[in-house]
Amino acid sequence: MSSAEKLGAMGIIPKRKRQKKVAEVCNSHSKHEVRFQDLIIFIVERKMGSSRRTFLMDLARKKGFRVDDILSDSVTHVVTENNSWNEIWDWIQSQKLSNADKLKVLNISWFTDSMAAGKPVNIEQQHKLQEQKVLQSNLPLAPPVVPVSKYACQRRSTLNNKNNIFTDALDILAENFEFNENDGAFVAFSRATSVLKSLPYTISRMADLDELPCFGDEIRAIIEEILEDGVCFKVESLLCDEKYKARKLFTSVFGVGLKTADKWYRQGFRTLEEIKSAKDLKFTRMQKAGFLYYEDINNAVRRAEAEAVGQIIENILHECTPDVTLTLTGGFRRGKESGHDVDFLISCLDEEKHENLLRKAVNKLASRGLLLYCDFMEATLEKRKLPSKMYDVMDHFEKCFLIVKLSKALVKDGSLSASSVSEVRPHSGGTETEVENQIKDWKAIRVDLVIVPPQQFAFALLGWTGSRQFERDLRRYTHFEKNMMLDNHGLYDKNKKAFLEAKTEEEIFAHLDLEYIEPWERNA
Ligand code: DCT
Ligand code: MG
Repeated sequence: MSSAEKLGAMGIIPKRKRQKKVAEVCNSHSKHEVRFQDLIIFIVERKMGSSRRTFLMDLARKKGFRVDDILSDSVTHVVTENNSWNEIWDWIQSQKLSNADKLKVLNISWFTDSMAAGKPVNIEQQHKLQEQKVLQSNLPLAPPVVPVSKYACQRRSTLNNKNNIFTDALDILAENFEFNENDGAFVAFSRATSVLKSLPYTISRMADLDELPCFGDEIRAIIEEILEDGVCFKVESLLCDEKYKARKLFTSVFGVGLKTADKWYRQGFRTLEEIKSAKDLKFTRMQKAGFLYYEDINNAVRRAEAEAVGQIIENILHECTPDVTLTLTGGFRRGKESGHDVDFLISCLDEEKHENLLRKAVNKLASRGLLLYCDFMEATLEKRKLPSKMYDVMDHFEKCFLIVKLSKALVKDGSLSASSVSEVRPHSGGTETEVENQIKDWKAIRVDLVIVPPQQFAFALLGWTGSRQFERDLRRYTHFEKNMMLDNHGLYDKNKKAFLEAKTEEEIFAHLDLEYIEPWERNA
């Protein structure tokens, strides 16, 4: 970060200059491959402002769109924000274009929908500026005023996040608050991000925040800055901050928590290479595995890989006992195409079959040479206890955290087929590790296995499906709105002084008087 940017971050550089700075930064990144040859976009600066325009132009270019700086005959799509049809049309006429009649004049929603889709979306009625004018005369101004709940469990949040520009920034700031153990700010920022993820529209002006819960002054100021400048300077400076970078890097190693990361930072370490080669550092067994398989584990698990791992584990479990079920949970159950690990619940109708099942399955994985690491945790709850009051606390099920060796040949999406791997021949002169990596035909995958008694299955499924924010708000709602307690084992009604049973997630939502939220709508 330059000193000018640092001063900007502190608000010392006047806004105009800051905007110029942002524009320079954005322009410098504008050489990107054009993926969509058939259209050329022009974004109207009027009422949008030059920095936001520059930011949007750069965003589109990064995504493979061609965006021209000047309105010429080659432009096919004109995108505007907050302008009326008459204003824009008069202006286009004044430009004396030969193809003005063929131009597609669109409002910003077509642009944001296309950015979210990563390709030009079909032009629908609502994208056309002309139509919007007609609509505006009959209907209230967009976005619609629909009350948004302060609890994520009363909102539907799909993976189609229309507010990435804001949530990416707020997520980074929230993560840093978590690093600093500033719980209040972490929760406040996570809640605001979560609200934005549930909105069916993109925030385009400050007034859009007026009806929304969870937006305090500090967060509003950040949104305003992004609306005006396209970026948030606190985020930009954080991304260049030594301590933040080190914490992020060190905690990316499996088995390294914040305490260890901070210790290494204080000792002067800045890279993983330095840590690995340090003579006097001692590592836990988990951290050793974390360093050994670092590349693979930090390369997101894809759905096809998760399914292949599921198939292996399911086969092994069926060898142990036929009536067992394996259920994929976590991010993959919420519809994500990739994740940092694969989370599975294991359950038998007859709970007695659970005895030693997990150990047997893990031993079978090991005897087939498929187990790279295993951390086993015994069940820690004998008798039924009241649900925990802590939102983020670990449950009491018997479980194990594994690193599994997945043969690339077993992954069915083509990109990692065995043939493509066998074509790689080690070239002469490489070191032993280089050669090993080139012919490595497997990937290390992080897997969590949890054994769940059948009568607690619905609660465990609900808890392990996430997202983290969805779970936190579900428990908060249960506590504050229903005077009940919920965790991965059960639901307790404090008024009735009784546990409420449930066989399905739907029944749990019904006990809580909540509309059912599908797993893919829990990406809060
Ligand atoms: N979980 C929770 N509280 C935590 C950690 C996890 O409620 N502190 C729940 C929510 C998700 C589930 O457990 C699985 O956790 P992760 O694998 O960490 O999350 P994920 O959503 O599956 O994310 P990823 O796709 O990156 O694995
Ligand atoms: Mg997961």
